[in-house]
Amino acid sequence: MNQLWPQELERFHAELEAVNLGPLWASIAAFNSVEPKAKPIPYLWKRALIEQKLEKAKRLLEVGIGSAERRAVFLINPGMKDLQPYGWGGATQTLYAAVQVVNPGEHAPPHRHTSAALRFVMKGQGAFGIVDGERIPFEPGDYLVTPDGSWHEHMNEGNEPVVWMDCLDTPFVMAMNVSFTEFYPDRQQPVRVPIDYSARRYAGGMVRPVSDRKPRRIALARYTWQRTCQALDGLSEFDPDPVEGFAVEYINPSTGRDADGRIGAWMQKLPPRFRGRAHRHVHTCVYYVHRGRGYTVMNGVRFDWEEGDFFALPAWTWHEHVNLSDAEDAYLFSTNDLPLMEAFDFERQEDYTEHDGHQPITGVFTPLMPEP
Ligand code: GTQ
Repeated sequence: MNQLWPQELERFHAELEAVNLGPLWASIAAFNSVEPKAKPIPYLWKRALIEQKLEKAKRLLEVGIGSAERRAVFLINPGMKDLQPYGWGGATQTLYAAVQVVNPGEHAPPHRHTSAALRFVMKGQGAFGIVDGERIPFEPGDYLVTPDGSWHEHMNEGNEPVVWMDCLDTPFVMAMNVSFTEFYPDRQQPVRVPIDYSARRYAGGMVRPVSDRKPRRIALARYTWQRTCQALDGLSEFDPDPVEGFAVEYINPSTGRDADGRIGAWMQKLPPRFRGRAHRHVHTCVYYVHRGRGYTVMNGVRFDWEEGDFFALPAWTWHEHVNLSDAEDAYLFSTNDLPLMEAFDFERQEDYTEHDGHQPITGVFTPLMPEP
């Protein structure tokens, strides 16, 4: 049998590449990886850094004027920089996350797109959204959904800036080449139902209006902080989950499925001194520290966090959460691509069993801080 010499083989690879063909024998190990090799890396963004850049954006741009349809600064995972200078965003390969600020009097005009979007209100009073004709108050701690194809716009009628986290599945939508956007023909959508209509329809929380037996895409547009806390307080009467602490996921009460369709969202409470056991899974997450102070160990590296920080958890990454406070609960809001993983039967998870469920710490992450 004829075997090519290594130099000949390399020349052959170059020859194939020059005509847009590839050698499977040299690529098969990369294609059929024994386990996932995520491009995104575990990473953390400090609140002070994001706030400094948003302050600058506030000075430079006015929303609703010129090209500033929205004013948000988004997270770029350094592991994916070569995939996109900043075109697609991407805290992970599927999830875009950003911090958006709307100044008093500003109005981000209505549009809709293939990307699913959700918001978690970080601070400020007086903002509203209109989602498919429903006017919705935005209060700190609220979780708000705008699934794919829903018309949405935001306005600040108060007298302080309002800041929230946006999360969209744009990197996934872009990878699938299915991104469509439409701009509403008028400056504002007509309001079709009473204010906060959907949350008021579900005031009971445990029962469903009979008409919603037929699933609604947005049964509930606003999940108030107060109701989320009640749910966590109820869970807290019992033992915490050894990995997650006390955690709830936001669901569409007419279907029991994820509130936002393709993007999952959780609120997680870690009681004082909680030290979670480690595990890993293929779905990816973006965390926002709503309250508290602690750290998360990702693949052996300790990422310290405090209120207002964000961090990204790539696929198949060992992780465990710790609340450092003796007295205060820590609250982590997070978004995930579990609905996508489940839709394709990709989801897998594994518990970390060595060292009593805790990873040895091999390094401490140094975050970028704002320039003075
Ligand atoms: O507020 O509609 O961060 O369309 C990115 C895309 C926010 C929004 C983002 C969007 C929006």
